[in-house]
Amino acid sequence: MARKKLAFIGGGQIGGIMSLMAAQKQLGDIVMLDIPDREGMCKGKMLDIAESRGVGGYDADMTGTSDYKDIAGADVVIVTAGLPRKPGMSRDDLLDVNVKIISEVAARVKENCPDAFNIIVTNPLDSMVYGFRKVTGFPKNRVCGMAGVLDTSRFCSFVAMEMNVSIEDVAATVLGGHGPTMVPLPRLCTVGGIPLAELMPQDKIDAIVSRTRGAGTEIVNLLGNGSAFFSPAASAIMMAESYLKDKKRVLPAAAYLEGEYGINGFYLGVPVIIGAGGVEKVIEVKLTDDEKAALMNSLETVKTAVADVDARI
Ligand code: TXD
Repeated sequence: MARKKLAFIGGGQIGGIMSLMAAQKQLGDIVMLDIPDREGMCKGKMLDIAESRGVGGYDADMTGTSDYKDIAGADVVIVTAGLPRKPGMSRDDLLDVNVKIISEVAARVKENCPDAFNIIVTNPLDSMVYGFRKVTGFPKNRVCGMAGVLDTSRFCSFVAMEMNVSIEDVAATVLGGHGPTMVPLPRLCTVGGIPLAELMPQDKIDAIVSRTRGAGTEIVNLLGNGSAFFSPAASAIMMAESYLKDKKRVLPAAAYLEGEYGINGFYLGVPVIIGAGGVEKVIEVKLTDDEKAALMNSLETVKTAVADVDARI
């Protein structure tokens, strides 16, 4: 059986790490695309990964390009094209520039990979994934956004660090928009199956919720030039792997809602099942009144950004 094909639109920090991770997992052949000025960078990064195969022993054709013809027929498209934040910037500050990029990329993906499963990473995430789907007109099950997997991974990592336990035994989920209004759900977090509230005092839980909301900014400030890329790359590849291997993982992702959670016509982070059918199902978890209010509050911030996108594309 021919290998699958993954197209990464954007060959920067996240695109590069995703390419190595996808190759090491032997998810398929990989095409990294960027603007013409950075085609050499793509070719160099992909050749470098190809040359690491002698050590890693993974079979994958690695292509760097700026020609959209090279992504033709891709099974999975992951879009990181766009500017990242600098210290002092909010994710929404990126909207003006990145909506133009997403709009252009969406049109080219529609031309060349009409049947792909699309994972959007570019910020501001919830409105960029909305814009991508608006331009492509792809069905909602084939367009989702990567944010909840990252935010949940951050939450779980902070719990594991605080308790000095294996990350393997921490499970949680984070809903809502990818920003300060995101909705971690400590009530649903377990450590070895034990509810977090039985293991950690509320003030420490609150501190972890707050750190999770600010985790992206914390890294932007530490790096000084750009944003997180290892954890976002790993998160997007987890979603792609669930699709390519029909794993039917239950993951938080920005999914298009049509009535679920009482929300209609917007992308927002919710638990979904990702398998060969793409976003196969949105799972409606029962929320407390406070959690519901927090989700609606998060939706309001997303609505503002989406209105901006609708005014432009
Ligand atoms: O959880 C999440 N969704 C976020 C997403 C987590 C972290 C980073 N988040 C966002 O991903 C970040 O705010 C950016 O909007 C994207 C990509 O972040 P990255 O760190 O990879 O940015 P880079 O290193 O600047 O890479 C972006 C690449 C760069 O090489 C540009 O030349 C390219 O995008 N680019 C384009 N490629 C193709 N086509 C067009 N038009 C284009 N414009 C820029």
